[in-house]
Amino acid sequence: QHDCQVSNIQVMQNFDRSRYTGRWYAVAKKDPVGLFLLDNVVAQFSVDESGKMTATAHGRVIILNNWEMCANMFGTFEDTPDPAKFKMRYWGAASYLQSGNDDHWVIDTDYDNYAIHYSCREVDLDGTCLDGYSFIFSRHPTGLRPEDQKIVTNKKKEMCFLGKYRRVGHTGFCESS
Ligand code: FEN
Repeated sequence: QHDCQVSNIQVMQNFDRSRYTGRWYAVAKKDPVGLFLLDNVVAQFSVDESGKMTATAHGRVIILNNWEMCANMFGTFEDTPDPAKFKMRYWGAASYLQSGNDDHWVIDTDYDNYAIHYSCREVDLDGTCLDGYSFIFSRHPTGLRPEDQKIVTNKKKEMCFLGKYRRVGHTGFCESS
């Protein structure tokens, strides 16, 4: 079941992007190599009139000279044959923020409480993920319900990211912007 092959990771069946819209609080994250968001990560997903998915996200970053900033990020999603797998082009509102193009997979969600996101940036020669990131999202800023924690732990194992997550704190740092 979990042989850590990126191509064998199961994603959400019959993903419904309209039910996924709205605010999601990151409660845990597995970081990629390089620059990323530190904490206070909140994402907002939308679907436009043509059915295209877009999202915004914010999070705290510390730039040079130890300046604390709120990074406002934007993402547009390109569909793929699998409704739960997207290509996400992302960029920041400020020029010092890195932009890119990442896979964006929805591994599992109940739409009302939790969502599990996965992105592998670099697949190793053996088919495992060499550099990737993942967010555990909750509809509630307080965290996951106990009944959802079991599901999330199992999915972390399937993604071969168990033990690689950090809790994402919410102090309200980015709430004014
Ligand atoms: C996601 C879902 C909702 C939309 C988007 C998401 C992804 C966001 C990403 C953010 C990357 C941030 C970076 C920050 C940065 C999945 C939540 C868009 C992928 C790259 C610094 C830090 C320090 C510095 C300069 C820049 O560039 N941070 O000096």
